[in-house]
Amino acid sequence: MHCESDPTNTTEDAVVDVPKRKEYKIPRFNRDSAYAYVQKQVNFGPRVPNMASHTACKEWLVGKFKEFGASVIEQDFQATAYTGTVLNSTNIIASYNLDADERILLAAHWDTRHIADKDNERTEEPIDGADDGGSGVAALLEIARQINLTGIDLGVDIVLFDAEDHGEENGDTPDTWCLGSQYWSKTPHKAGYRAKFGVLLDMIGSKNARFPKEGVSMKYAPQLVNKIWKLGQNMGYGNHFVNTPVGGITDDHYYVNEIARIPMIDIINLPGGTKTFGHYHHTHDDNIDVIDKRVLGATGQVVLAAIYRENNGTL
Ligand code: AHN
Ligand code: ZN
Repeated sequence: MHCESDPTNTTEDAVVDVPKRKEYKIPRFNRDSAYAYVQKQVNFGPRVPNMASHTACKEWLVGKFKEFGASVIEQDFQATAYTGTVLNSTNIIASYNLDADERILLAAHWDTRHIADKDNERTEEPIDGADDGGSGVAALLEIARQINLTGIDLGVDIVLFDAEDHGEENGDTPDTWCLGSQYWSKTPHKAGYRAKFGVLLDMIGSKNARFPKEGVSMKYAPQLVNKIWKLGQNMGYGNHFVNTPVGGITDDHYYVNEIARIPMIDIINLPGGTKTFGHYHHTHDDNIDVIDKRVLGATGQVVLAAIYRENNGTL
């Protein structure tokens, strides 16, 4: 009998050929570039759905991701706000390596709050949202720019959710927030979409930002939280990536976990613990002056390192 042709001799076939990803050097996150992306967003004016400034910013964001070599999908949807207003909204999805089976998800919300309900004046006017909206988007734009310059083998999907910040502050109505992530989680941009994990960036660039270990993140992806926080601490940013556990926040990651069933963590500035946002939160103080480009740079560098470590098999 010829062993080579014996179909029962599967010794060689049994050695599963795991496709090994190429290793990449971790790129340098450029904080000046990211800071300029915050400023640019603020300069458009309010990114509040139904406003011309919202549409103009959307077109700029889509153009930047295309410039950075991503495949971009604009997922349009309409959502009814707690006020009854129909919000013409768009989730923006920018993808690298569409064919890769192993994928990670990165997200932020690109809309800004329509009112300054925590301010003492001009409470009916929309805020700049430099940190609340602007900083997370800016970091993801810089990450996209670096991915395009360096290359990566892992599949990466950057989702900018719309209509996150049009919720009702008082009353027990958490589902009035995060309308874009609720829509996407029920109707992903691709049927059957899966990712190994997700990371949400929400208010990551202000002076003295503190990112405690947030409850929803710890419920669904505690090991990922612990790895990324340890990485941040090892990189010298233990002042931001603190080990304090705090209660859960209804943020975009909540719906991605609960509905899409993709484990997603939230890097969010909660300096005073659960639901204790920064002093500038939902006020006119959330303008470019609250951004500290060293903090924006630190957070962006930690996330970029986590992405490339995941690619290299070292996260
Ligand atoms: C709640 O206040 C329930 N969720 C809002 C989370 C948020 C608002 N992140 C930024 N702005
Ligand atoms: Zn907000």
